[in-house]
Amino acid sequence: GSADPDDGASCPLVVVSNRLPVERVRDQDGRWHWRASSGGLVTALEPVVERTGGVWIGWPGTASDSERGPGPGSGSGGGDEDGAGIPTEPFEVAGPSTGRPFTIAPVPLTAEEVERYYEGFSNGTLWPLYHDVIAQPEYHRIWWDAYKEVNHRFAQAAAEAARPGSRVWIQDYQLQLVPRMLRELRPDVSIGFFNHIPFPAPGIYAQLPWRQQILRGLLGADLVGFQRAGDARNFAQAVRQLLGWTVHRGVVEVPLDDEARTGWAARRDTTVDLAGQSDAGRSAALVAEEMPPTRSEREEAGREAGSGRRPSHFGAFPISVDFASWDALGNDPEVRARASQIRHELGSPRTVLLGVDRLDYTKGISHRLKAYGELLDEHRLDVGDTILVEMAIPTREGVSAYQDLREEVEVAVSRINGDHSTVGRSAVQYMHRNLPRREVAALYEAADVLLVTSLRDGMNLVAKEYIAASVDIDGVLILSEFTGAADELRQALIVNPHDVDAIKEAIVRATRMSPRERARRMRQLRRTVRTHDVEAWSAGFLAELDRASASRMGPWRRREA
Ligand code: GDG
Repeated sequence: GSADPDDGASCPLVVVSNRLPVERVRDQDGRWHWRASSGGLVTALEPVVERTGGVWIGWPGTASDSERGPGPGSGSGGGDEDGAGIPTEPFEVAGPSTGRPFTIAPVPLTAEEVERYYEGFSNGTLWPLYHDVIAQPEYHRIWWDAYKEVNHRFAQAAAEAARPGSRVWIQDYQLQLVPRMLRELRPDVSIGFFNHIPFPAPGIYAQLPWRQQILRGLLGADLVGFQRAGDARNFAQAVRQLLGWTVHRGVVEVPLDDEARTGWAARRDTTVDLAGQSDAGRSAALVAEEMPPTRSEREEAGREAGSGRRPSHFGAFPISVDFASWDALGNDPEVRARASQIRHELGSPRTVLLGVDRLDYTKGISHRLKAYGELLDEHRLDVGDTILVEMAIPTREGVSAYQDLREEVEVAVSRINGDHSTVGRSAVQYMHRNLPRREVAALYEAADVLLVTSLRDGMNLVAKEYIAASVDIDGVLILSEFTGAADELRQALIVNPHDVDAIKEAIVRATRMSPRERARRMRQLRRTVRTHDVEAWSAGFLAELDRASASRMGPWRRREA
């Protein structure tokens, strides 16, 4: 018989992401403990992992050979610790939603791996390449070697954590080889992958010296998800052009003989020993006979199947935010009081413009500053009644392009302030630091206009959070057409951020927009984000993953016959 595709739904969900959903923090007494981190992905997936008693696999964020570690006497974890005092074995934590325990499986990285796999290949090669080469990608073979090595470590951790027939959901560009590596180690599990950043046009993607390996890596998944339909189209074209494989209506036909020939784990010893698992586990592994772990078995299976192909599905699954929690922050009396206090401290201007981004060259911060500076120069805006609050969140400070960008932005801010600030009144209020979530919500509440001017952005959650927190249905969103969010948020003022005049016009229009028009647009935007929140996103992806892996296990063959 074949595996029941519905098994996955009740099975523990395994999430694999570069960073764990918890971070190590030191309390006042100097003791270390784990604290849930607050990112969008964590909010989205933690409840599912918790509900299913699942596993989250990721890097704890500190190099395993670092000396700045917490040392002995740390609060939780138990078991072995590495040089930085971080547990190297999986351990259980009580889930924040229901208290139900789930497992944290830390993947250690050395300082050299952080430099080559994370800062190097992930953030110095893939990030700029996938964002349309806004910055120059660097191609270094030692970075690629580290990327393969680290991806394999994540794949092995996932192979060990997954129960028979589990669903494993791999996140983002740092881990694109994991689906294929895991497929070889555990042909029985269903494998999903979600790409949080854009997928570039084939002409740009083709630069990558390891372009075929990455595509093969992704195509180990039963389902590969992208933010926008355009990203999915780019991916399909890359597969056709660079691998020459058949792509038809959201399905790539992966030839099994290619999988056998180009296997990552040609060595049998890298497969996971299922002997310790239940009978159900062993049979689940044997059921997946289209992809047994050795070459001859694969070829035999391919002949048997007649088709010799395995389906890998792909499509667009635009991510969203936890609408209810941002809406609640927007209604929270403390947050609202803080928002009025912020406006007061800014000198009670008529218009507060706001930018909130990681200090990243993809976010178009300089373009926004240029537009704002020109409007002040031309006296179309006045510091007497307008202020721009620019929150730049520190990020990737070890990467030189980010150090250069910080210089550029800070020079631009001081020029504008030098030219236009008066005693007690700044043109730009600039901050380079991390804020608590509630303070971010208070800023959203305090702002009249949010400026999102990314040159490329997979989705942009800040735009959706601003909408969800705008309970007074009063704010205006200016949104770059090069964000994933622009596909859905049509009632925003959509701009091409390369067109400085267009940003200027949008700012002027926003500051003059009637309360009626503001309300009409915001009401519609809120409806969009409310009905498509992050819960809908993860549920939609996982439902599609179940269908995709069910088609691999059975109907695919029938469809071929
Ligand atoms: C990548 C893709 C895609 C910001 N400042 C603070 C803070 N934040 C939070 C925001 C928001 C998140 O960070 C930023 O998310 P974005 O989506 O805007 O951008 P990326 O970080 O580039 O995310 C992007 C996303 O993945 C998800 O798929 O949308 O396109 O590039 O949640 O609120 N949070 C706190 N303090 C801050 O100072 N606590």
